Amino acid sequence: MISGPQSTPGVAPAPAALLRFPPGFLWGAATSAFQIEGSTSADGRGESIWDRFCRQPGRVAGDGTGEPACDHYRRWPEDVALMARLGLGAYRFSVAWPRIFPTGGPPLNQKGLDFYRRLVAALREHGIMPMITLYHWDLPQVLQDQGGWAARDTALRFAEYAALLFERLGDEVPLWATINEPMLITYAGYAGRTKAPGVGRPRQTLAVAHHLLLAHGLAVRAFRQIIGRSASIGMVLNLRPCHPASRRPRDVRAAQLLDTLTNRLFLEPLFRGRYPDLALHFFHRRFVPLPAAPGDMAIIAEPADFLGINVYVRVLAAASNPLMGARQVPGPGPKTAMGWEIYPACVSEALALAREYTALPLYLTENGAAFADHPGPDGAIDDQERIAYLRAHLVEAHRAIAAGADLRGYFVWSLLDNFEWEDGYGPRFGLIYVDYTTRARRLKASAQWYAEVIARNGVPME
Ligand code: GCO
Repeated sequence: MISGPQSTPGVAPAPAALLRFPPGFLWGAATSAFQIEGSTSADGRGESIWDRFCRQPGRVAGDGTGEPACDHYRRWPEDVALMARLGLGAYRFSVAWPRIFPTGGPPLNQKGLDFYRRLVAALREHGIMPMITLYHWDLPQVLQDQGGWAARDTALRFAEYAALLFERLGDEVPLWATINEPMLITYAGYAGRTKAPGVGRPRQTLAVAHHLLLAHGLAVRAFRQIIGRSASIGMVLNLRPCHPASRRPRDVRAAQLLDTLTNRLFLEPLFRGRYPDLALHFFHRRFVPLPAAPGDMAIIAEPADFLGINVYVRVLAAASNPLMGARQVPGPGPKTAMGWEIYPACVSEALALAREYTALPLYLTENGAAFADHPGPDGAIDDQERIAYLRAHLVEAHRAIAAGADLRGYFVWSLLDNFEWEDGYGPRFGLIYVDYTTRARRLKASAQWYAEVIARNGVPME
């Protein structure tokens, strides 16, 4: 519903038309532990696969590491105060598994848990709903040394870690996300080498995907035993609508294949308890094993409470060599500082894709963009490109709600400029600028804009 400006002669024009969101819509921002915390060896934290990966020459742009990142582990009170200043309804952050279980399993590192207890308490004191992501890529290195996500036991260790957090924080945290983006973990971290642990073994693809899904299902079952339904839990998938690069049948088939391998390979097990036939056929022909045990698919499909969707882009697919079957080609639209095509309809298309599989409540758990933000002569950071990006993607979110999507909330990626994985500290996604020499924080224009969106529960459409 849009409430328009009522202009009266001689009176200052009313504020721009407002695209209102449903009452109670949750406005948030997101981060992850390794990308913002720093203090990677403080208070008993164990080594993660990203600590090891960053130390390998050439893996990360500018030889960036997780130290000190945004120094959030020490500056968290200031960051919570900034969240309150923006009026955030929720804050999505991840718990670093290596802070809780430095070697992957018990004994508990109490100092690590205490950090998150203090953070959760402060968020609640400020009326900010905590949303915890249990796993945002920082696997304890000890578990990777034992096979990582290619090993079934890691799924069992994850359930043990999740259960500990449910027992210790369950009463304070209403929203729990299990695994952040199993697709990227699988293809970039194990089949490929661009993200930690950088294995580069395509034959591990299905085992990794399966064990991540199994870990999710085991955590949901533990959640039901420990917390029941007094809080909510769900998976977080990065969905990318796949379009054919041309009308040629082989490009249409390539788009269908890419959609199956990156979107439906995860949606189908979660919500239908099976893998897509096209995916099983693709991997079987390439001798990629699927180590599923009896009962696994029922565990994976254990009913959750919501689906989190990270969405940034659509992808254009073209036919490729027989081994890969599909390749991505650049889209024609304007680009972000990372060369990602700006295609706002990816939001409504990703939500429609999710709705093919589930009627569960949906959260946009990440959406945002990197731009070449820098302070102007007056020190202000006037990131109008980010405001335009957020507005356009929120219009699509609103369109999806109007079409029937049970969309409950939206989290900007990211609260802070932070460590962008293999791209290091170059790309800036934050609503808040971080000076990487002093770690000083500075609100960008988009932060002020987003604060107005939150205050009015709607998007100004000027
Ligand atoms: C992801 C991760 C985030 C990224 C963000 C920008 O989606 O890759 O969840 O950690 O930093 O998406 O790439």
